[in-house]
Amino acid sequence: MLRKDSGGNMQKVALVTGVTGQDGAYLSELLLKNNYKVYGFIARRVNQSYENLEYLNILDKLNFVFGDLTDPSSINNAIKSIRPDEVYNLGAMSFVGHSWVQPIYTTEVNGLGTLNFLEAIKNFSPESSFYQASTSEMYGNNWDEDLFQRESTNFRPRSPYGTAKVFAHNTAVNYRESYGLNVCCGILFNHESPLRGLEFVTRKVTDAVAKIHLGQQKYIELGNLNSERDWGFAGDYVKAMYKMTSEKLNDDFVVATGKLYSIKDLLRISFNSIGIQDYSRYIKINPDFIRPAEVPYLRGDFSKAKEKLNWEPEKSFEDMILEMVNADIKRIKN
Ligand code: G4F
Repeated sequence: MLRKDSGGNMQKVALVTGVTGQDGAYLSELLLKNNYKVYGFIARRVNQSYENLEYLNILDKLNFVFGDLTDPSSINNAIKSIRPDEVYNLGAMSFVGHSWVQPIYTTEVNGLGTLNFLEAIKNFSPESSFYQASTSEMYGNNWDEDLFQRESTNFRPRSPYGTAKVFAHNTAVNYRESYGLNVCCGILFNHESPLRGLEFVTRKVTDAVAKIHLGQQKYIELGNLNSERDWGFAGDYVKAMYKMTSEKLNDDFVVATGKLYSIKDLLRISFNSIGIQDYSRYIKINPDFIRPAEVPYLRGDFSKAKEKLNWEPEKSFEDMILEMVNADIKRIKN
C-alpha cells in the first residue's frame, strides 16, 4: 500500500524477515535510501543483537514487528496490519553445518516458515510482492555440462538446510502459479561482507587472520579445504533482490559472479594481506567441521539477471576479502 511519509511524499512499505542478519541489514539500508518505510519482522529475544543495523547506522530508522516464522498467527497479524507492498523473506536458519544438528527446526523455519508467509499473503494481502531467499545450496552436487548452475539446473540438495530450501522454493513458485501471487525467488550463491556471521568460512578466516596479525590467536581450525565456491559481495546481491521484487518480475533469478575460488584461495588471499605467504602452519584440520555430506562445487551463471535485471556483480572476491580482514582488524582493535 503506498502511504504518505512525514513530508507528504508517497512512500512504499516493506516487511523484512531476517532483518538483523547480513542481507537484512544491507537490504534495509537500500530500501531506506529509496524512501521505503521498513518493518523488520523479528522474534522477541532477551539478547537480540542489532550489531549489523548499528554498523550501517540504520537501527533508529527501522520499525519492528514481533513474531516468528514458525508462528502463523504472528505472521497473519503482521501482514494484516501492515499490508506491505513488498515482503522480503530472508529469515532462516542459514548455517548449513548446523542443519544436521537441528534438522526439524531448520525445516520448520526455512521450509514451513515460507509457507506460513505465502498463506498469509494469499489470504490477507494478495497484492504484496514476495521475495524468497532461495539458494545455490539447493543444487547440491549437480551442475550442467559446462560446469555452471543456472535457473534450469536440477536441484540435488545435500543437507537438511538444502532440502528445506528446495521445499520453500518450490512452494513459492507454486503459489505464483496457483494463485497468481507476485513472487520472485533469488537463487543467491554465497555472498559475504564484514557483516557476515563468524560461523561462515570467509568471516571465520578473516576474523582469525586479523587476530593472528594482532597476536591474539595462533591458528585456525577448519574442516574440508577442498570445496569451491562462487563468492560475491552481499551489498551487490541485495540490489538484485530489490530490483526483481519491486518491479514485480515474478520470476526466478540466479545471482552469482560466475567466478570460482577454493577455500585455499581464501586462505592465501587473507594471509597475504597481513604479509604471510605460507599459511600452512596456521591451519589445523578439525573433523568436527567436516559435514556428513558436502557440496563440493558451486558456480552460477547469472546471464538471466544480467539480461532482465540489468544486474552485474561489482566488487571482486579479492577486494571483498581485503575489506573483511581490515574491518576485522579495526573491530578487534576497538
Ligand atoms: O561458509 P560456509 O559455511 O557456507 P555454505 O555452506 O556454502 O553456505 C552458505 O552459502 C549458501 C549458498 O550457497 C547459503 F545458502 C547458506 O545459507 C550459507 O550462506 O561453508 C563454505 C564451505 C563449505 O564447503 C564448508 O564445508 O567451506 C567449508 N568449510 C571448511 N571448513 C567450512 C569450514 N565452513 C565453515 N562454516 N566452517 C569451517 O570451519
